[in-house]
Amino acid sequence: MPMRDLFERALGHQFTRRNLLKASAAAGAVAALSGCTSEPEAFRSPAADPNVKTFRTACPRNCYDTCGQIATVQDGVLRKVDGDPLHGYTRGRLCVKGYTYVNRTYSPDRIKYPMVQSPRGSGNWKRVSWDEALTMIATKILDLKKRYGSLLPVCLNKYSGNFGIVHYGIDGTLASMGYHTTALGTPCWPAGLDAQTYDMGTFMNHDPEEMVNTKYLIIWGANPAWCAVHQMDMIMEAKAKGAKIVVIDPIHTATASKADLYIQIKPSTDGALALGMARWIVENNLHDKAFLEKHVHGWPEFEAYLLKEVTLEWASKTTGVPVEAIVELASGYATTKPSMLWMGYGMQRHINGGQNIRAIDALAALTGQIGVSGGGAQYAHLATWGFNYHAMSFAPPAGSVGVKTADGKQANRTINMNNFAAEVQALKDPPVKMLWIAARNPGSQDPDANDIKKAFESMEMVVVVDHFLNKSAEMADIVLPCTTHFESPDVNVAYWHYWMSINERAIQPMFEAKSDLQISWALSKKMNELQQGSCTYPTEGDEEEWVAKEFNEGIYSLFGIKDYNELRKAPAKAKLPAVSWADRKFTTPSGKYELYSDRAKANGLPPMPTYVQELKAPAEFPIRFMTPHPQHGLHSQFQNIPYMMQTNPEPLLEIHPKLAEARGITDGDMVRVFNKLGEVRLRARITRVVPPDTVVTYEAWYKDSPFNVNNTVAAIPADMGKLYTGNNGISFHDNFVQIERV
Ligand SMILES: Nc1nc2c(c(=O)[nH]1)N[C@H]1C(S)=C(S)[C@@H](COP(=O)(O)OP(=O)(O)OC[C@H]3O[C@@H](n4cnc5c(=O)[nH]c(N)nc54)[C@H](O)[C@@H]3O)O[C@H]1N2
Ligand SMILES: Nc1nc2c(c(=O)[nH]1)N[C@H]1C(S)=C(S)[C@@H](COP(=O)(O)OP(=O)(O)OC[C@H]3O[C@@H](n4cnc5c(=O)[nH]c(N)nc54)[C@H](O)[C@@H]3O)O[C@H]1N2
Ligand code: SF4
Ligand SMILES: [Mo]
Repeated sequence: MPMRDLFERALGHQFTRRNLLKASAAAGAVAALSGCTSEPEAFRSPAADPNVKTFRTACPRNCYDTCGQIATVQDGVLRKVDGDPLHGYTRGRLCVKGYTYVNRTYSPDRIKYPMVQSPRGSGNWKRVSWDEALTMIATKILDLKKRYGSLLPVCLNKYSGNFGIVHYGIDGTLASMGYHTTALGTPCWPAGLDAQTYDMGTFMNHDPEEMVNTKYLIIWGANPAWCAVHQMDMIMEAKAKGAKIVVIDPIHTATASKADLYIQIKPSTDGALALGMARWIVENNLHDKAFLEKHVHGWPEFEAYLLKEVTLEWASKTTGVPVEAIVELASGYATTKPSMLWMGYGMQRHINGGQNIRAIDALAALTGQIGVSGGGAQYAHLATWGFNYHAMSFAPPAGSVGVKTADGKQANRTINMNNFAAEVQALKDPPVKMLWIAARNPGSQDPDANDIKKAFESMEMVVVVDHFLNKSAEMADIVLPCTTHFESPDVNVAYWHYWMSINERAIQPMFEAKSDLQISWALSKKMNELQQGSCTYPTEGDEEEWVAKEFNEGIYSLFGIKDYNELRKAPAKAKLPAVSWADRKFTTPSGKYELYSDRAKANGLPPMPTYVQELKAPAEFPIRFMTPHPQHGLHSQFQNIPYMMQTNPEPLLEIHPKLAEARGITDGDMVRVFNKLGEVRLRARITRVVPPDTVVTYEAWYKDSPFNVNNTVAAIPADMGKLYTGNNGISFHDNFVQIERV
């Protein structure tokens, strides 16, 4: 089987532990114990000063760009972090957050040593030794196991604080103790992943560096000016070469300000706009009949739907976009070739998000713009993630008790990461009594923040492993300090570009910080000290060796390297075709692009990309409250550090002048935003970048502030996601509130 197919199939389920295990098995992964550990710290002296060293590091945040970095260290102190000029996507530059790394690494607010808070939530933290902290934790785990007869009362919640490959250690440690409970799914992108899977068999974007070749680009519900900054370079290059840039977003974003055409759409109605465009394209005979005939399944049914149910007037009324604008957009897209669609993840965080992505994909099929340079329907890929996942791939000890699967085997108990608070509290027999939170901040990032608080309160023990005392740590009993990526080795790839970067250790761990992997070993050691054989995970190791163990022949040949140490000289790019689906061999059941999907139908979804109505505001809470991703933070990271707090000291609520006037709110007033779940108080910024019926703030964790963007957000599922990630996505933006001046 061609390697690309293998990886696509194997790695569709990124970030779900169960599926990563599957992936490594499918990749036929044999641990590449190359023995080539060479010097742990590559030395490349750029200048005459022998005390200055540079290291290749990689920004491990959950970010499209996954930048290659050069860390400059003088006398053991991190002095400077730049973009790696040899990384073909990063091209020597970072984002505003990336340039704060020295400041962040040496922030006085970092957790310096293990601490215990008593009582929980009091802020009364006491320093303890690693040995004391691990003894408390291991004792609790053994106690729960004894009381309940299994490890199911212990729950792991881990996500995207760090996407480095060896950060999957704690999964392995807990597995090595027995079947436990674990949060499954992802809030990022699951509805869109499923949508593209129904349409094409899987998701696979073009090489994003290819975007420079388009002549007409629709950026549909993405904000790369903030969230994928390097892509902006390529967008501007395409524009300089004559391409027309369109942005479709309810908010006039920084990206929109660079566009030739901006379309302000009513949130969650994108499917209606795409269908209106499709109707116009068909009526004007601009569809690609040869492509439809040869490569598409279900065209007659879809055409019948378009002609019977869809009108431009309906599309205009539903979306709030004038008919003339729909026509301009449809004709621009269908007559300028090649034309490219890029769908962001923000857009699919709605109850009809997956269905809307399917309707937009359909435009590419309709116009034959799939498998074309400068064309396509870009969303995401996972084709470069074929690692061994060695750190996490440990089986439970024989005889471990878990939950029974359909085929009678034992397994971990999973709960939906996107409805964590409710599901973790609902579990009985046995209940969850202990949380292990790592690279995750449910205290600020999960919906229904008040319910998250209750969930934490219902535990006998909460352990948080982090760099900072964030909102989750505030509710924990024990915090453990972990290293930053400058302090521990790792390897990183992206879900957007095709590059892989080594992450060399640049400085020694700060204070008493340990890497997640070292914590995993130390916990295993303590478990065995207290009860021999209670954890089969290694109790010590060499971090560099564990990085080497993640590689296999498949990864090496995909990236054209023989040894991972070669990455110390330069990042490597995967040898994937620049244009996805060039062979038009779709991996759907019919082998064609499926406008009609029996699989979607079997999963209780509409078989075709027909319109599914958006969630309407209830009379009591008539204002939509959108909370997309911030410029100065990456979720709850970066914004909290003093440097960023100076740049951007407080969150603001963007309100349209009409709505502000109706509520007697003027610029700078404090506003209470509330619904049945809770409230947030924010300073008003009156601006026309938002529509009159929608208010906007950006998710982030501000130091010493009660601001929590998720106080009013309900855990409403998106329509898709289960197929690939185990659970549906979440409708963060289907959030309705009332506002008043305080
Ligand atoms: N600076 C920064 N960069 C980041 C992140 C961050 O927090 N900060 N987060 C990273 C992560 S984890 C992710 S998942 C990605 C997310 O990357 P994006 O998808 O680009 O980010 P979002 O800000 O969630 O959403 C993008 C846009 O979608 C719009 N949107 C919301 N609903 C609709 C709709 O119904 N229709 C349309 N047309 N548009 C809509 C929002 O107004 C927003 O402008 O970014 C990554 N990069
Ligand atoms: N209202 C609203 N809520 C949202 C969203 C939205 O658009 N609106 N977006 C959602 C999306 S798309 C996402 S991806 C999630 C993100 O949710 P999370 O994955 O929780 O995101 P982060 O805040 O990036 O990271 C969590 C923590 O990881 C820590 N961390 C960083 N590196 C390491 C490490 O090496 N080890 C350990 N142990 N910890 C580390 C950070 O300090 C941080 O406290 O938020 C979701 N929440
Ligand atoms: S946050 Fe994203 S753009 Fe910024 S340095 Fe990290 S990977 Fe690069
Ligand atoms: Mo995300």
